[in-house]
Amino acid sequence: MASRVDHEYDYLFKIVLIGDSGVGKSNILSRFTRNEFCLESKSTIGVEFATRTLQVDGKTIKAQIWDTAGQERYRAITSAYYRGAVGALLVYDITKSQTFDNVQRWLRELRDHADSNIVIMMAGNKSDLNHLRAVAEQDGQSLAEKEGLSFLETSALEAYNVEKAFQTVLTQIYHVISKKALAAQEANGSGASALPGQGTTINVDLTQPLNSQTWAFSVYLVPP
Ligand SMILES: Nc1nc2c(ncn2[C@@H]2O[C@H](COP(=O)(O)OP(=O)(O)OP(=O)(O)O)[C@@H](O)[C@H]2O)c(=O)[nH]1
Ligand SMILES: [Mg+2]
Repeated sequence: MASRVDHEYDYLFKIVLIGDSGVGKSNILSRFTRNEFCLESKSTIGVEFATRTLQVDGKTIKAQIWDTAGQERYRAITSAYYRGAVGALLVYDITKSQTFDNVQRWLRELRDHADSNIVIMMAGNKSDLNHLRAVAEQDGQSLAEKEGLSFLETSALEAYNVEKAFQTVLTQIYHVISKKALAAQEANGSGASALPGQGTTINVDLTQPLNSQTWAFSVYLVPP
């Protein structure tokens, strides 16, 4: 359990997509993982996930991104969806103010079900539809500041800021994990010789049971 799962990546991070139905979650996912976009995509039913491996701060990160329906009746069991997630992309549609109003609802759901350390990026999607805009970019920015979230406007259609949104989340997660690893190391009294970036692999534990509050950010240090 504590060893590297394979040699293809240094870290595996689970990220969840949340937000109202129709805001573009599935297209953000397909844009990021397959560089595809579909104008007539259907509502997601149940849970899907896709992965992409990329470099963050010189480390190979495998992002495992989960996607479910915004609509309540199609949603998968909530706790299972959030289990082990270290990042979230909370999406609204800049042309539909209702989807922005519901951001608070999604934040509550995150608070109830996800790890308290989860890194959250709010994305105002469909920025290509500026002529239909119903939510000012400044309103998104202000809410993000108030709630302590990162924020970007994105367009899955134009591939605008999608890459940046995930890169930002993954980098922030990596920094959280590195800090925790450092703290764990100091607590163990093992000194600074095996800090991240110096040959140590830290694995986020995705196998611990549900009932622990801290499990998603547990780290294991594998000496070089
Ligand atoms: N113009 C524009 N349309 C988009 C964009 N992203 C998604 N769409 C469209 O919005 C509609 C809904 O997109 P989805 O990705 O299926 O939305 P979703 O959030 O996954 O919806 P649920 O699965 O029902 O929760 C589709 O018609 C997409 O083509 C975008 O950036 N710009
Ligand atoms: Mg979907």
